[in-house]
Amino acid sequence: MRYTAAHWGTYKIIKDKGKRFKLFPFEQDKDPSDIGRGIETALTSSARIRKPAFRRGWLEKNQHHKNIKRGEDQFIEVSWEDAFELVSKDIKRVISNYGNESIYAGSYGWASAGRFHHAQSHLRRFLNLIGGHTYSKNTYSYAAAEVIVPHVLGNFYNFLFDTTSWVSIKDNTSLFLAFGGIPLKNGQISQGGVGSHIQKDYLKKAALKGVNFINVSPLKSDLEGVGNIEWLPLKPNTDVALMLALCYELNKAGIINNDFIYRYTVGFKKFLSYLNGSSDGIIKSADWASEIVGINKKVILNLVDKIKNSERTMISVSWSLTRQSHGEQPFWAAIALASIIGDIGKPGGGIGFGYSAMNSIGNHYKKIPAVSLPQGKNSVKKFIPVARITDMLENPGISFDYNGSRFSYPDIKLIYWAGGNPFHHHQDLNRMIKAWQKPETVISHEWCWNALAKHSDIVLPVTTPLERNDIALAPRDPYMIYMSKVLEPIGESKSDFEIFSGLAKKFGFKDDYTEKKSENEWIEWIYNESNALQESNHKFPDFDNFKEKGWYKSPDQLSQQIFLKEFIEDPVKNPLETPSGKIELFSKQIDSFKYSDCVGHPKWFGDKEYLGKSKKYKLHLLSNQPKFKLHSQLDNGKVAGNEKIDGRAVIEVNKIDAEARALLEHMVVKVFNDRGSCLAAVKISDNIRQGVVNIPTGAWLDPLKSSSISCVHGNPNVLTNDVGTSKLAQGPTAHTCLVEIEKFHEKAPRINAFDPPKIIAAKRERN
Ligand SMILES: Nc1nc2c(c(=O)[nH]1)N[C@H]1C(S)=C(S)[C@@H](COP(=O)(O)OP(=O)(O)OC[C@H]3O[C@@H](n4cnc5c(=O)[nH]c(N)nc54)[C@H](O)[C@@H]3O)O[C@H]1N2
Ligand SMILES: Nc1nc2c(c(=O)[nH]1)N[C@H]1C(S)=C(S)[C@@H](COP(=O)(O)OP(=O)(O)OC[C@H]3O[C@@H](n4cnc5c(=O)[nH]c(N)nc54)[C@H](O)[C@@H]3O)O[C@H]1N2
Ligand SMILES: [Mo]
Repeated sequence: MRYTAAHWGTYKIIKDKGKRFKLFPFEQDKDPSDIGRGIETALTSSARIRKPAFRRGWLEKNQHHKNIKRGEDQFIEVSWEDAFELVSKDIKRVISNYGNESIYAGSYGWASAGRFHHAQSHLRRFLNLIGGHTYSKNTYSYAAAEVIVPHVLGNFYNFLFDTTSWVSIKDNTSLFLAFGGIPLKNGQISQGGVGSHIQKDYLKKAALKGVNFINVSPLKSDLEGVGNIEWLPLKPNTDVALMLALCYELNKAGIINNDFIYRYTVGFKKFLSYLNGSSDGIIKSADWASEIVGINKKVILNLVDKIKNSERTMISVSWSLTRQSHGEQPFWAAIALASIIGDIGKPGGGIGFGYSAMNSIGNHYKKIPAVSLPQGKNSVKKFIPVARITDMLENPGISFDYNGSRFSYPDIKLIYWAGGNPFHHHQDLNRMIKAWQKPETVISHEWCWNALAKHSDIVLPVTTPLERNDIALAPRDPYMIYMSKVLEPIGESKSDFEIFSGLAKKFGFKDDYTEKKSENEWIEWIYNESNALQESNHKFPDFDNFKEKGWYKSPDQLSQQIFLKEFIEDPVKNPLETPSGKIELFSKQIDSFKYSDCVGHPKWFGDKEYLGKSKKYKLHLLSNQPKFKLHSQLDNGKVAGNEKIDGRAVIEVNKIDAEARALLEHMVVKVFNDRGSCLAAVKISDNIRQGVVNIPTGAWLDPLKSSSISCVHGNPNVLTNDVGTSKLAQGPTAHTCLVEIEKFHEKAPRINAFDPPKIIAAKRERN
């Protein structure tokens, strides 16, 4: 049997003799995702890039028209031979004129599953061999947490996936307080591949066992489908005020675990003096929070009672809470709240990050050690916090703050992207598109004509996993899949590995790049090297057997994982990796940075775009993860359409807000603010807090100049704000965004997002 693996699951592939194929759920998957079937139509659609293509203005040195911008130009197809020659020459030119620092290869993004064909690893391996590149730090997922957590709770990655397991919650938790919910739509995904989806099953089992779930979120759908769930629809971005009020009221009522505070934390006194208002004159009571949060004081006090009466409380925070202005604070405040309750380290209690943000969160499998493609060493030290890309392009040489130090932005002359889509993931796209014009060359590897490809100078077409062999081996998933090639490459596409091999040859070090190994030899190498890391009683089967069967499940299971158990058992022997070795409710280190936007203790800031702050823009726009795709991937396939109306992204609007604006179901509206505008189709609902609207991310950018709409398809990132969370983490803040909406009076324009640009075939043009 032949299988393929994706970030959204494993599928059996049935193929006829031609190019027709179908994907079927993996027989081991308890709750398979439909997302995968999107590729059946996307694979050979007209958006597929079939040949290397160069932007005409770049190739002709802007002779045909001086002012044609990236994103608006035609493309000229070129043979691979010419492409390798032109690309290598240009990279050499940039390095010799400006140095390796002027190449930006942060290249953030998810690319495809598969341990060998990991696009970024290949990009870095190649560039590191020729002197390196400016890189990026942290993620768009939870940058603020990545930076603050090491100061206050210890190594972020060690415990991100060591979250208390569902089995422990099911058997022990009484109250599960979920800030940002437990969005099951997100649990379809796991980076690197999924064998069997477990989130829905565990959530159901926990509910059946009587765990009391409370969904603190503007969206009801963030936690549903398991009986009666209490919904506290707070104003977006105000969780910190609610958490602080809970801390204050719990302490006031004497429901504070002093033993825990004393043994396991530092800085409580200073935090308490902030709660009591000694430092700023504001008592952080339920009364105070009520107006900020938009939840009745009685409901907040009722929640205090629920915590008081709960034998075991889990405070769960969704990753989305980091992607907002001051996104460091919700995680820190949640840690403080969980410390006051004192259930950290106990079965089913304490604090958890991102339940159902990925399938692997809360599973109870031991990490499977695995090797990756070696990337070599980057000799360039310059970096940016990942979401500061536009700032970097706009401000070469200017300094910026990050985590206690000052750095400066490099002067980027060449951008090289492989395996991500900044026109999907970045905020304030209109601003980014302007800055994007500055470098001399933009190169990307893509398989479809999305906005990244259209805004590149050089587009090199890549294969998808169905057109190459690979292995899925995600350390947090017990399944390992042999990913079979079932089709010959579409058009003239090549894998990232083949492309960089071709370029490396032009630089004279192909053998260093490939180590003289073929694709299949590399896959076997990854398998065997990973196998060498397994304990003797858990060795993998022989490679040929594995390949023949197509999958293997590791028997290695833990029955229960309890986050911070060892630390709680013995904080002296097992200190946290914080400066004090304990949980820091006041951080001397952060305090010493003297940042006005991130101080020594968890703090409510609330000085940015949140509801009620603007007379002009009265709605708070959330842009959460889409249910029927991963980010922008397969947006052009048949499954992503499930979430759209007539091909356009949907905006969920509360009934009262819709009535006030005379909006009707499915009506096309213009969503706008000072940064941009997009069209979307209205879905009227009772399941979203009044004043809040939501457009899932992922619609491919589709600007329409003639009506000055930044995106007719509904990409919310033309509206979102591009400022860092704070000087500490400089993370993205997509979920902090005010907008207004109105009926779009013109005829709804056609969506052109999936059309290729104008392409001039190689022969005609070049002879
Ligand atoms: N408004 C708003 N914006 C957000 C978010 C939000 O909540 N709201 N969330 C943010 C988050 S958490 C994230 S992680 C980012 C995600 O942002 P990205 O990870 O950049 O989004 P993807 O669409 O997954 O981009 C992957 C790209 O890789 C390409 N690709 C796939 N396979 C291969 C391959 O083998 N080789 C090459 N070269 N390319 C390949 C795909 O075609 C696709 O264009 O978005 C962020 N942006
Ligand atoms: N189907 C699918 N699953 C995915 C992805 C995908 O693209 N598609 N992307 C994957 C990736 S890369 C990541 S990082 C994870 C992200 O996982 P999350 O960060 O959990 O993803 P979101 O869907 O953005 O956010 C979850 C919910 O948080 C709520 N929310 C937003 N702002 C606030 C707030 O201020 N307060 C409260 N209380 N709630 C708020 C929104 O209603 C939203 O539905 O998802 C992963 N899973
Ligand atoms: Mo993410």
